[in-house]
Amino acid sequence: MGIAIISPGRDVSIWVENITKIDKNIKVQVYPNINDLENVQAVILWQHPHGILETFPNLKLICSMGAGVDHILTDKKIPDHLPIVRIVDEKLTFSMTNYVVMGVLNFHRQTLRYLKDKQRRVWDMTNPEIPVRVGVMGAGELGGDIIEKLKFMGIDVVGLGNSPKKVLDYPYYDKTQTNEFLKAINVLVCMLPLTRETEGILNIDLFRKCNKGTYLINVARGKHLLEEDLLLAIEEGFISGALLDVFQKEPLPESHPFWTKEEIMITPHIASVTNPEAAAPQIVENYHRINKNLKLLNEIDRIKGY
Ligand code: OXD
Repeated sequence: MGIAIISPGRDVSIWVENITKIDKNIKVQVYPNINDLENVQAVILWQHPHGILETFPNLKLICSMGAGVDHILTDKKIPDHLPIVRIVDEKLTFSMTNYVVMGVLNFHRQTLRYLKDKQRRVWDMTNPEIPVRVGVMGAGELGGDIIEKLKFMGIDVVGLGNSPKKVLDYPYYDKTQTNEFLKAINVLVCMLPLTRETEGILNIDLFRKCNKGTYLINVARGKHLLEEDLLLAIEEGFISGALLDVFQKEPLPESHPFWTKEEIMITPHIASVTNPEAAAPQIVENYHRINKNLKLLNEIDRIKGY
């Protein structure tokens, strides 16, 4: 029995190598060369062709290749009984936190301003720091780490989420208090899972509730943000700039206005990239657990969508 990796257009040889290094008895097949359909008990997915899972008669487990599972849940043909697991890994968390800290500090210490000053040979010592109060929407595994690290650095930070899982040592707002949350901050970090409820949440109505000059960091999913609305919010002054790692359409089309918008810094969905070496052990562990009917690691709630 074995695993199939379905991630069209990606070289996944390093995944195969790492899985078979841990357990050489697992046969790993890679899409589109999956010939032995009966032999597939688990699949590892990233942007798979929808409907394909119906072709595996013995499938028991679905693994996301990353932290997010929205790319799986949009496939309406996934049988209800199949559990879905995601990757939770220290290195993913480390990279995500560092990326957001970079964004917060770029705003706080005005990196763009000094880059421009250098180009124009300007020596301007006025107001070198913008005081920041960061708000993290989505205070789960990754968001929680960002909050802890920012707090450790002495940066004011608050969280917004559905349900605090532990006793928190930072101000926490639940989603019914979104307006108060937005009024309390001037850096907005989106770490939400993408669900029906959160799609398009970063829109002009929300931006108009922000303090003027708020800085936006989106490292969650492109579909959280209505991109035209961000441009409008910048024009209206509610948002002063943004650091974006994810977009409605990826790669970002060459004609997209974000490429030339000075206030928007973009990166190509690299904030936190899954490391196959770190991810393979939890996938193999889950593969064995499902065959022994044991509780899975990092299983998501199909109803909640994360
Ligand atoms: C992920 C991602 O979900 O890379 O891991 O976006």
